[in-house]
Amino acid sequence: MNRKEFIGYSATGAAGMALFPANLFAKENLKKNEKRFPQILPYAKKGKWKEFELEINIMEHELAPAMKIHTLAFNNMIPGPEIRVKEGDQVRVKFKNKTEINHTIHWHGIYVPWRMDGVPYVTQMPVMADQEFIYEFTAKPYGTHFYHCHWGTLLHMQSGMFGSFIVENDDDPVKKAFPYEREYTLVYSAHDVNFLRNELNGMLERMKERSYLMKNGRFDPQRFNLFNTKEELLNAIENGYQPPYLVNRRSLADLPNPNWFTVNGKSYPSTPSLLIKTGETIRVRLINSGTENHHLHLHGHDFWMVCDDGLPLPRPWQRNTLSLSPGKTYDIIIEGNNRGIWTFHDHDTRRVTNNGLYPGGNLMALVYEDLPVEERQVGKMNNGKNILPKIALDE
Ligand SMILES: [Cu+2]
Repeated sequence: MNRKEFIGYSATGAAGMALFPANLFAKENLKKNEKRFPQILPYAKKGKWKEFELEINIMEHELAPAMKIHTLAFNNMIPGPEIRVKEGDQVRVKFKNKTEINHTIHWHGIYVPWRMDGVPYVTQMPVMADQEFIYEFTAKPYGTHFYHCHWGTLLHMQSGMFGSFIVENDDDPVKKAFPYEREYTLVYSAHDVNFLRNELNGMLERMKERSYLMKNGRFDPQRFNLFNTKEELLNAIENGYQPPYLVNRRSLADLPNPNWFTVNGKSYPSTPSLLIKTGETIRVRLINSGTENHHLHLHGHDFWMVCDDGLPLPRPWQRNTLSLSPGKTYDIIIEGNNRGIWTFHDHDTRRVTNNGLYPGGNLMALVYEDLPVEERQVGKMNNGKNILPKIALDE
């Protein structure tokens, strides 16, 4: 193979990875794209309550084609289903634990009564295997929020235990300022899949042992690092007890070093596309439920930052890059004024990789649906077939 042939060969290889589907606008591809956004959780009306059901299970999840991992997932989806309510609604969530591991649910950004806050041993007992816990609260304040597990959060959150929680208001201040036609929710996360596998296995084993000992009345709280008070803990240490951070790690894994970065549970090339039309305005809700900072940058446009942690900003900010730190939500408005296909991605280029290889991670695109066919053609590339241009890559 001479140099020219080699370049031609490698370019084809990269293009296979970097291209959109041959026809992004085909009905089946548009349908697939719809499924790459959080699915709305239906509710039953029970008196004054809007009653939702969430259960947690272990499932196999595909991050990108051929890349499957075991995860924890609310209602067998990652992210968990989107809970969408009106400000002031009475919300009841029946949470059922179908795993062997403890969990809780924390309602991030919602003014819940403190006993509903989902912090184990602080506001409630953990929800153990096969148990149910009922959360009840009033939906407030307005805006983009989320929910996540608060037990073993480092592991459980990056295992997929997160979902969007949207509080709507009929008198929506954002819609008034920027009448938008469509909206999208994007939930970001980061995963160290080796840490995840080791810790999940270790934790499952430990919890099995714990339930066995409990059933047989041989459960020793100290051996499972359980103390009633801080004094009791300090006393035990004085008498030779060694806390888990000294000796009793569940696995040999180090602090996680994420090697997969997802939007709505998927890494490129499985990430969703934001569809827009010329003259259309869209609202995008950004939620960071992971452990990394994401410096999100949109090509070819500025956008308006309109809400911060759900709260409408008194003066929207125009910009093209924002820093979405862990636990934050931002709402942005994009105006369709520059027809084309534009990337929207983390400008920390470590996070547009899959297991260290570019392109991957949270790379995604803003796609104009009204892009004329002739503009989608790129001459003789790929033997003159009518294909879309490559997504803008640093090649
Ligand atoms: Cu959990």
